[in-house]
Amino acid sequence: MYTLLSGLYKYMFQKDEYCILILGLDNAGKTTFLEQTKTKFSKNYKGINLSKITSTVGLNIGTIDVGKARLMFWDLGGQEELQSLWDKYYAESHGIIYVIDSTDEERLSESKEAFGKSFDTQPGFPNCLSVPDIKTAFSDCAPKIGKRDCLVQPCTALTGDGVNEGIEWMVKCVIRNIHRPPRQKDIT
Ligand SMILES: Nc1nc2c(ncn2[C@@H]2O[C@H](COP(=O)(O)OP(=O)(O)OP(=O)(O)O)[C@@H](O)[C@H]2O)c(=O)[nH]1
Ligand SMILES: [Mg+2]
Repeated sequence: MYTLLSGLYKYMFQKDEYCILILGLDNAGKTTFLEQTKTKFSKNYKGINLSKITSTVGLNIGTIDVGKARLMFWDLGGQEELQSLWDKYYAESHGIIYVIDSTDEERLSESKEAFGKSFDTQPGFPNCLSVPDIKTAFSDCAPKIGKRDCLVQPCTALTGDGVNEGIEWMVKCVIRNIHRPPRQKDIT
């Protein structure tokens, strides 16, 4: 009986919470992406003026609900001196969104290095890198990614193109990963 009631309580009042890190170089578009995601997935969230977003120092948190799953995003500052803080959050996280500015080819190798260290495409721009270009550039990191699910999702954080596809993929992956179960959270 207890199991039945606690199951019912969980069903009615709790959400499965997953923590998703948003990483990438400074100026890559992480905070803009998070704001766009919140606007798309939270009915009552009005959104802020995207052009007012300034560089993140420390941590910026945002939450969305997708069905029974609650995604808590940790958007970290990407500046070089802040990258050393990234690994403090790995142990607690269920998934990572790594943001790459596909119009900034100059910093692609710097982005790859930052990505590699962390593991011990934009439509409308004629010169942006394609998904295969980015996959090729990051191919040395494949052994570090190992068996983890990985998707390169083109998106434009300013307009929201590609945001839904990426978040829906992330939700599917964190739910099916039985090795890292969700945290139980009361619905507020
Ligand atoms: N064209 C274009 N510009 C973008 C896009 N996403 C972000 N930007 C611009 O890129 C700049 C940096 O965006 P942020 O979201 O602050 O970047 P960030 O990765 O959070 O940077 P840090 O907090 O310093 O790590 C801003 O001027 C944004 O307007 C995008 O998808 N397309
Ligand atoms: Mg930021």
